[in-house]
Amino acid sequence: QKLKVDLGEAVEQGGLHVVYQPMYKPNGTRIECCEALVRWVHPERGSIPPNVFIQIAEEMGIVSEITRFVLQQACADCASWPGDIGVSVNLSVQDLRNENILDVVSDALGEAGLPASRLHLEVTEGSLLAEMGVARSILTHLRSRGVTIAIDDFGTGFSSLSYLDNLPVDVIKIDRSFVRNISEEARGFRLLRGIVHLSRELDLRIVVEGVETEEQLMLLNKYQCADLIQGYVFSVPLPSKSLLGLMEALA
Ligand code: G
Ligand code: G
Ligand code: MN
Ligand code: NA
Repeated sequence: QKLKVDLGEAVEQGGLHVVYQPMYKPNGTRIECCEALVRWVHPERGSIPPNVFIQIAEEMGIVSEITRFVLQQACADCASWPGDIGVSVNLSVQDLRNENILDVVSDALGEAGLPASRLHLEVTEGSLLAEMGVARSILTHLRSRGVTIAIDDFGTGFSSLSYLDNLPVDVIKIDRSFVRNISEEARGFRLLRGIVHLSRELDLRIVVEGVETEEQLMLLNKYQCADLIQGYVFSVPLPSKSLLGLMEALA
């Protein structure tokens, strides 16, 4: 309960910050986009994981304020990056319930002077299932304005695959659980290759998340499983300023 009070204060008083994890071309020669990840360092308890405090914020009904902050920060930071590197922001299930999000996105883009084509939004399978009707309308609007829509944690939401044909989606981010134990023969990797095949048939771009080792990267590349790779093998999430040098070299 104290954590709730503290979170409310942090949200109001600038106690959150945002770090970014790059998504690379599979050969590592280019950064295309960076995922914005919110952070909260509690004054006494130290770093609180976002899945913990996002859930608390959802219970408190203040997650939209966190989304607004992350969108503003992410658009402003992205506008300072070289080339046309994009930024990808996570939406929570509650953001897909309310058409206010359309104005929040427009305002963040407008204030930063960032073209919509550089903004990506990530929604989980679970939140789409929970909010199918409104979510579809919201995502359709955003996409018609030029924002890219990605399905996050793909393959973990127990969803019917038919929804892929029905939703305005451009990118799927294959969940890191498919990568953890990959080897050529593993069923999990065969499943991943199947998802990749299906996604290509539907003209979806594929991001593979949670790639940690060179071995995983080599195997994914051998079967051309990814359009973009995100994971510790290339970079951990970092502050925008720390990424600038790397971006200048790879943009
Ligand atoms: O960065 P990390 O791996 O600790 O993130 C854990 C979870 O928190 C991930 O599922 C991620 O999607 C979620 N998360 C991180 N930043 C945000 C954010 O700004 N908004 C929402 N809704 N979720 C976030
Ligand atoms: O669920 P979502 O994809 O939004 O969460 C991204 C989270 O995954 C980030 O919090 C990030 O810290 C974490 N992450 C990123 N790369 C790796 C990785 O290579 N291995 C593991 N275990 N976690 C990762
Ligand atoms: Mn994400
Ligand atoms: Na994910």
